[in-house]
Amino acid sequence: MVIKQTDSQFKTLDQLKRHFYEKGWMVVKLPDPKPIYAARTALLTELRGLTGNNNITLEQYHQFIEDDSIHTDLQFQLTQFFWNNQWATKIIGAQLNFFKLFLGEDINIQSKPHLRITRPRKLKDNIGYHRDTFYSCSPFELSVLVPYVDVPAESTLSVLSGSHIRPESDFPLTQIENPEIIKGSVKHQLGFPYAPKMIDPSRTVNMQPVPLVLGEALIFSLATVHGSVENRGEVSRWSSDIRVVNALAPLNPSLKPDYYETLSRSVVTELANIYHKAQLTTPVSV
Ligand SMILES: O=C(O)CCC(=O)C(=O)O
Ligand SMILES: [Fe+2]
Repeated sequence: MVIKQTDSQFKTLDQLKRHFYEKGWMVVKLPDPKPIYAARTALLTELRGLTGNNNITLEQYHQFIEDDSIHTDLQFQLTQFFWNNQWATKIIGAQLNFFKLFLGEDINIQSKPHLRITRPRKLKDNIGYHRDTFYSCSPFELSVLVPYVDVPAESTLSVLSGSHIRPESDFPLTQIENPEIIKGSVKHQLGFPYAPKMIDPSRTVNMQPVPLVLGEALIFSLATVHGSVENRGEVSRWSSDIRVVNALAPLNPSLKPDYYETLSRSVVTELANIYHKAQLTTPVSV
């Protein structure tokens, strides 16, 4: 398995685990990038079909789609295309042995991961710096950010190394009013929080951009501070952030039951599930 860090040094699995342990994030050259290339091609074909424009590219999307409401509409249609074709399961499923090394054999995957399209100089395409534990997510959950274009430092997501183990009290928050994002709305379904919280800017001065190329993923704990404020580069950032978690990990009890779906089960868990099902169907003996 080939594993890469942003400093271009190839690392062993132990070094990669240590990097993740210490910083709360890692960049991995995924063992099987084929489904990522296939998803990129499918997204481009779908985009061209939806716009009726054969010259549009993912990278230069912003030069064709400037209008914000047309953009939101397209992003929603492409997101549904991404969900309906199970691209997340195809991408993560192809690297299952790698993810088992971090999460164990029992893995759940987010049913409807977000497909982000962040255009240069469109501040509203970004959700800002945050840690998903602000929104009741669990530090057992990982986000796997898979780009569909090469993303240089000016256009990428940033992370705050070491933030993943710090107490919530280290990140004072302000609740922001954002009347544009209503719970359940299209923008909310696209991954824009309806009740955003802003971290005190003095705590995010050391945010570090993580450039990525096609075939890599940025993987981080949901307790790691991350996000983007502005794409200052020349390419639109296309990426999906796919959550994965150990199926037996404690999660927010109010999480919708279909938020996650099964990706893999150990033989023991599989048998335990069969045993539990049998209790429901067997007549009670007296
Ligand atoms: O890609 C982005 O802009 C945000 C990703 C994110 O917040 C996450 O993966 O939790
Ligand atoms: Fe996030």
